[in-house]
Amino acid sequence: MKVLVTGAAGFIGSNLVYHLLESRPSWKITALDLLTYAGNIENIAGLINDRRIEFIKCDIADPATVNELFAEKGFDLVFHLAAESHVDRSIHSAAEFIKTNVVGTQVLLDAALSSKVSRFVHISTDEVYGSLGPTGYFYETTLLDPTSPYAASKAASDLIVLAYFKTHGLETVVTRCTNNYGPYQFPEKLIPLFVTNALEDKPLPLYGDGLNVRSWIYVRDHCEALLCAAEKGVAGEVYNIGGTSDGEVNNRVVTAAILEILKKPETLIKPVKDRPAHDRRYAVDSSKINGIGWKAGILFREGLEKTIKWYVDNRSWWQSIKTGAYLEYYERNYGAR
Ligand code: NAD
Ligand code: TDX
Repeated sequence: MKVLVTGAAGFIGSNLVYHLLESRPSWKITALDLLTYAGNIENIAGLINDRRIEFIKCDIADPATVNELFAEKGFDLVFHLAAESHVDRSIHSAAEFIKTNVVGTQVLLDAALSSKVSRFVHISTDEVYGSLGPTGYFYETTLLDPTSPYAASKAASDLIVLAYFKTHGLETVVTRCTNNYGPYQFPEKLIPLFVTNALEDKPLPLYGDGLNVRSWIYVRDHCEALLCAAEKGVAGEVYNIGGTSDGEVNNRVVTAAILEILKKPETLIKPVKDRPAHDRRYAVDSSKINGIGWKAGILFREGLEKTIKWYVDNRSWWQSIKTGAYLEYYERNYGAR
C-alpha cells in the first residue's frame, strides 16, 4: 500500500506517521510537508533511516509539483492533514488559510483524481459546526456555521472534498475531530503553551472568563480513528471523532490540572482580553465512527499526565521553537491584551 500523509511534520501528522508504521508495517509512506513555522522535521527525524518512509518538502498549493508527485508515486491512499491550523493566527491574517486549506485541498483532489487514488481521507475539525450552548452535541448532519477564518477555510475544504465524491466519484471520507493534545504539539495551542509557560514560570494568558469548553482527545486516539475511517469508512461520508467523556472540560479546569501536575502556583494564571467570536463550547457525537469499530480509550487525566511528561522530557524541542519568529507572534497576539 502506497500512502501519502500531508502535513506529516506537524503535530497530528507526525503522530500519524508513527502510528501507521507501527500498526501497518508493510505500508510505504510518503511524508509531505512544506515545513512552515508549524512543521518541524525533528518530529519525524527518528525515522530517517527507516526505508518504509520518504520525506518530500512540497507546497500542496503548487499544482505542478503536486501533480508530478502523484503521477510518479501512484498513491493508493491519502491522509490529508496539511493546513494552517491556529485560530488566533487566522484572526490576524487569513490569506495563508485560504491558500493552503482551500486551494491546497483542491490541488490535492485534482491530483488524486487524475492519478486514480483509491481513497482520500480529509482531516477536518468540529470547529466547522460553530459553537454549542451548555448542552447538546454536534452531529454529522449539523449545519456548518464556522465563526473564525480558520474554521471557515476548513468548512470550505470539507465541502469541496465531498463535491469531488458526488461529482467525480473520488472515494473521499471527511473526519471532524475535537481538540487534540499530546507530544509534538506546537506551543501556540492551549495545552502546550500553558505547560511550557508554566515550566518557565511565565504567565498563562487565559482568554475571557476561562469558561469556554473544549472536548479533548489524546492524539493517538485520533490517529487510530483516522486509520479506522480510511479502512472502514464509507466513501462520501463524514465521521465525527471525539475523546472520552471526562475530556469535556472548560479552560479553567484544564489550566488548574496543568498547574497541579507541575506543582506550580495558580498565581501564574493571567486573565486576558477574549478572542473575538470565541466559540463557547464544542462537543461531538461519535456514535457513527463507534459503529464502524473505533472508540476513544485514553482518559483525559492520563493523557494530560503523559503529555506533560513529554514536554518536561523534551525541553530542547520546545525551547528551540520559542525563539525568533515565535516571539514576534507572541508579542503580536498577547502584547496588547
Ligand atoms: P499543525 O499546524 O501542527 O501541522 C500542520 C502541518 O501542515 C505543518 O507541519 C505545516 O508545515 C504543514 N503545512 C502548512 N501549510 C502547508 C502547505 N501549503 N503545504 C504543505 N504542508 C503545509 O496542525 P495539526 O494540529 O497537526 O493539524 C493537522 C490537521 O488536523 C489540520 O488539517 C487541522 O485542521 C486538523 N485538526 C486539528 C485539530 C487539533 O486539535 N490540532 C483538531 C481537529 C482537526
Ligand atoms: O493563549 C490561549 N489562551 C486561551 O485561553 C490560547 C492559545 C487558547 N485559549 C483558549 C481558547 C480556546 O477556548 O483555549 C481553548 C483552546 O484554544 P486552542 O488551543 O487555540 O484551540 P481551538 O481554538 O479550540 O482550536 C483547536 O481545536 C480544533 C485547534 O487549534 C484547531 O486546529 C482544531 O481544528
